[in-house]
Amino acid sequence: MLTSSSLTGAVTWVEVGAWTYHYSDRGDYAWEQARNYCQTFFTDLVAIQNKQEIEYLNRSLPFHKRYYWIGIRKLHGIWTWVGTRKVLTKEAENWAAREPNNRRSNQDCVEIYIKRPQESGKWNDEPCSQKKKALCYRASCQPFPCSQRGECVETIGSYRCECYPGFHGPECEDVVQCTKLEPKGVRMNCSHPYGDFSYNSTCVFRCQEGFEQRGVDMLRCLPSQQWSADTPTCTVLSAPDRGELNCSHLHGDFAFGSTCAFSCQTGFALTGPETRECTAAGTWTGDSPRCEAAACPALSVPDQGELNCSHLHGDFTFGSKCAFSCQTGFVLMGPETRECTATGTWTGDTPRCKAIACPALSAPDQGELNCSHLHGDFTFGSMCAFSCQTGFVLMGLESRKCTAMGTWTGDSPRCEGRAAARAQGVTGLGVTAGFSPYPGSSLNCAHLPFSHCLPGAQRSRPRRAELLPPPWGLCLWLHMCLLLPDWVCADGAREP
Ligand SMILES: [Ca+2]
Repeated sequence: MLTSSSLTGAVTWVEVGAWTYHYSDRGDYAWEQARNYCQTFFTDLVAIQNKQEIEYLNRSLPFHKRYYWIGIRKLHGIWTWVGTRKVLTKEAENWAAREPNNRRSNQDCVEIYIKRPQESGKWNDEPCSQKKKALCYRASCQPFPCSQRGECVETIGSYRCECYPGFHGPECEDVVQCTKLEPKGVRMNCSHPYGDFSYNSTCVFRCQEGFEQRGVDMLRCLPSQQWSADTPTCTVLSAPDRGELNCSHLHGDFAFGSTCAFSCQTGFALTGPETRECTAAGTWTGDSPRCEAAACPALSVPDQGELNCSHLHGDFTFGSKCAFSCQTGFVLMGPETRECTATGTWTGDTPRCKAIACPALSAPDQGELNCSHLHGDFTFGSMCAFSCQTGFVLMGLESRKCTAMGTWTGDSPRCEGRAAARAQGVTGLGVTAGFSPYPGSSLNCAHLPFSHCLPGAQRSRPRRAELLPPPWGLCLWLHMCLLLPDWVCADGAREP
């Protein structure tokens, strides 16, 4: 359907159902003027929402060589939908190839190519002062749309209501219903903003004097068609959790003069009044008492250990159980578990973690032992270092460590004499010879005087070489002068 508007005589419009597109038929306007025009006679410059609409516009509108302004422009350097002031998202962009190019740096407004040979339906940035046709739309959403119980969303040629929670129907005219409440023995007072027992209806409850309410004071009808809680009930006095009620009645059950005493199970203590009495006014004295689990002192984690508790009625109260364990290298001394009793005390004593012991070590012969102990003498983490007296060499490990298994690393070292120490050098060779020309004479080579070594060198033990066998008595003693370390005594020295 195409007609001329009687309002200006200069408007052509295309109508599809409720949302209509309009464009200025005669005049071409700068962008601001075009917007002004649209806002005066319609709603605004078009805010294109999807490809379907672009196709529709390209199909429906006539070709115009200067094309049409649409409702996007640069605000503070950002492309923005002017109607909603929302930023143009990447997904919604529909630019022609190599656009927006902002030629001459003044292209701040957007045109749509309608029926262009190429890039038809695409957008281009243009200087806002250019004159083009205004492409307007008239919104379908009424001033007070969707019964004011939802968002009105424009669609091509129509609109749709997105109802708020609690409402439904095309115009959100229907309200969610909850079940009708008919509680017994409890007074109810309801308010129904949208209809009887409907969305957001609230009901408050109160018990008669002398009765006690169990449950919440107020219910609300939720969008899920459910009430926010169960209907409360009114009861005569009842025993507290983990407690008992013992009543005596003078004039009738739970009537004037009735007295009720409260007590708690073993391990629980009463907080609140011990007794309540039904007064002449038909109310009970005092508040509801409660039974609370007996509390034990809080336990702490042992040094080098862990504590793992489970609580039945509350942290460190009657029924709480705590298990103890120790880190590697430590052994638990005391009970593995403790339990909070009905009297508010713990079973057993406080356990502790003791470092695992290794056998005591002793110093090697001719040596010394030097130990450091982390957790106690010769226990897990102890470290012992070994050393030898002067003149002795440590054979084996220099140190041993007590492991988490209660054993020492390595074997015991020994200190050995340095007799086998090697000479550092030879400074001379001594030769002593003895000769007896007569067979059978008794030449005692042992009594021969030996030559001496220079200071600083030590003489090796002489060795005899018998050049001629007895009875000839020719003997030769050989010794060396050796440079030995200070700590080697001459007696211990041997030939290298
Ligand atoms: Ca451009």
